[in-house]
Amino acid sequence: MANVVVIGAQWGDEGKGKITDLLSHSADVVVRYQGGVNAGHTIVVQGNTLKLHLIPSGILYPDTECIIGSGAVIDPKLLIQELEQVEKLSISTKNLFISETAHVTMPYHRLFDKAAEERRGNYKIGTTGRGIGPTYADKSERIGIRILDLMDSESLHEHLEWTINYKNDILKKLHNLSPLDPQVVIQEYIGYAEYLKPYVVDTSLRIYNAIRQKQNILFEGAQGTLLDLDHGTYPYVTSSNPIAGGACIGTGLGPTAIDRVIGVAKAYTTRVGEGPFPTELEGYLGDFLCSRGAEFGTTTGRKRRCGWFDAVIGRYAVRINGMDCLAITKLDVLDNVDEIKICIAYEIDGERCHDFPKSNRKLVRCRPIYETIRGWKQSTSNCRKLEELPRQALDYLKLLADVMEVPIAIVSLGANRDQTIIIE
Ligand code: 2SA
Ligand code: MG
Repeated sequence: MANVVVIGAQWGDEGKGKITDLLSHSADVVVRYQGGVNAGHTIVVQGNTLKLHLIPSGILYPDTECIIGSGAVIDPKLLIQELEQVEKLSISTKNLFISETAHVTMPYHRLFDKAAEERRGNYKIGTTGRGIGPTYADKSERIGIRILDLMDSESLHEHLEWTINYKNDILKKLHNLSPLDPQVVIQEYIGYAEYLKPYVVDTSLRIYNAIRQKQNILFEGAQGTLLDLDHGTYPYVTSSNPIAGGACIGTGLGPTAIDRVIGVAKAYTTRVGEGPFPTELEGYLGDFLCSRGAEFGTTTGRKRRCGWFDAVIGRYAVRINGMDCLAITKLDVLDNVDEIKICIAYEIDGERCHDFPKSNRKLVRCRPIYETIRGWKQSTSNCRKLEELPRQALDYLKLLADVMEVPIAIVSLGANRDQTIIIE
């Protein structure tokens, strides 16, 4: 399998959880490299639904190491809750390792996230409210708290007392919110540090040694390409780098460590939160995809906006990630649709546009140019081989691969592990 990065080719929620779970089977180590508890992966295993936010999907395999890398941000309270949820299903967490240099989400980060969203009014981003942006902002401002700071209770007192007083000033002056009590927060976080201590290591070194021993590493992206801080639909993005390149920065490995990049895309498109979405469907079809595809946020329960597959975005994701192949998920959701459309290009101010434009002002003006194919109008969820798919479904996949200019390697037809077609 070698060292593979799995990334979302759209706006997140592409079904990466299921694909990484499948690939974890042949991985020795699974690594999360960015994001925090804003992410949500739903995995169904033997009838049990597990919602993971921070712990890599590989945790379900007893011999697979799971690593939360330095590019991720950690909300210790929620991580502990997740660990307890996993252990309740008799799944061991002894193979989980947390980077000592990952940054920690603090109570003030959540307060700032919500307060900023309120202030933005019509310009709000539609964040998950989990404090992700403010945690990364503090990291850039060089006033963040890292896991290793948390582990050092002596310096933590001093460090946190200063930071909380500083934050209290801003909470009060800018947002008119009541201050946090530094001592209460410090005590709470010292408790979390005790709990998490056994999991904390130098993850960069650990992965490096695993690579030297020829182990297979699976890097698990959270969110998606269009939510990338540098290359997404800024400012309607998350504050980290979900793209494949983020795997190097978020783990402390050089680019030569990566052998292969697999992009995951839904057979249609969804987006949760604000921001432009050229192929968005309003009305009956949008609602149909939402209910048939159970398109509600794993973390916040928010209804996801739905639309047709957008190959302009797809091609952009192929380029930005250096994608080798594609996994198409939720094809079965289109089973009962009469006509299915794929956006192959945009028309902007009367001009045909093949490449993804960066300006949001342009994006909201663009009109998708569609290719339409007849629906297959029969169930595909029990198909296990490409030949078992209806002809129109094969036509749809071929069109997707052609317009994206990348081969399709996996097709997913439902949430269960076996509802999958692997294309050799
Ligand atoms: P944030 O909270 O600062 O990262 O939000 C910024 C934008 O990033 C989007 N975002 C997501 N989009 C899709 N899925 C995500 N994870 C959860 C899920 C989302 C949920 O798996 O369903 O439950 O609502 C995710 N996380 C962040 C977010 O919507 C903003 O547009
Ligand atoms: Mg998700």
